[in-house]
Amino acid sequence: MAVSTGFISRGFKGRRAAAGDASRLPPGQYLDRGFPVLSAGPTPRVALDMWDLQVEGRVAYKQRWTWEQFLALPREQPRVDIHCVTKWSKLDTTWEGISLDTILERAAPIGEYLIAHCDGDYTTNLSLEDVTDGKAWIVFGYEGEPLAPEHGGPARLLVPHLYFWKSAKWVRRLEVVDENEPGFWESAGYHMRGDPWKEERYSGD
Ligand SMILES: Nc1nc2c(c(=O)[nH]1)N[C@H]1C(S)=C(S)[C@@H](COP(=O)(O)O)O[C@H]1N2
Ligand SMILES: [Mo]
Repeated sequence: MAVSTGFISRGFKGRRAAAGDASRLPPGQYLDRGFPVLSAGPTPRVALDMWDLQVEGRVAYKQRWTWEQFLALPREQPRVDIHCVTKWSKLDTTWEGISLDTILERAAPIGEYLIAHCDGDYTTNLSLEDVTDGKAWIVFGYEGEPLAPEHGGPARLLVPHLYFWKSAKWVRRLEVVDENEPGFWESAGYHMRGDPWKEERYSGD
């Protein structure tokens, strides 16, 4: 899981980041240098030989990959900023995984939305528009290491242009649907889309 960061001295990188930080923070957010864990329940554990990822529902071709098959898909190494609705943001996080473009093009979706289903029963809804054209991944690596279980390992969604609750941890199944249906947090009053630049925190924002 090589994540190339290039050679930049600490001091230079620090100053450059500081200069650009303000414009990269959506309204109401602050910078967190740690990586908080936010889970609605206990961390589920699944053996890798039992893991699979399925794409189903309103698709032309249902898909199922085992862990080994999934790792054999073409990989990308996105470097992105992430923003949690509880107001922490983290800049320049590096990940490794498979683009949703790669995953969805094999399924040929007919519906316009998807529901991500996870081990532990968490769900979240996304429009296909928000997860295609290089905007979303299913990642299994973080900062050059396998993704830690508390952060969603073995694999989680990464949809960095939306609030981080959309980045479902322990994702196992993508269900394509015709109508946009609220997931776990959306049913509890959070916004159906969750664009941090528009501060779409709660329904009605
Ligand atoms: N399966 C699952 N995914 C989840 C959550 C969860 O409770 N369960 N919490 C969401 C929320 S609210 C946030 S902010 C991020 C937190 O990710 P982290 O724990 O890696 O920081 O995961 C999101 N994905
Ligand atoms: Mo969150």
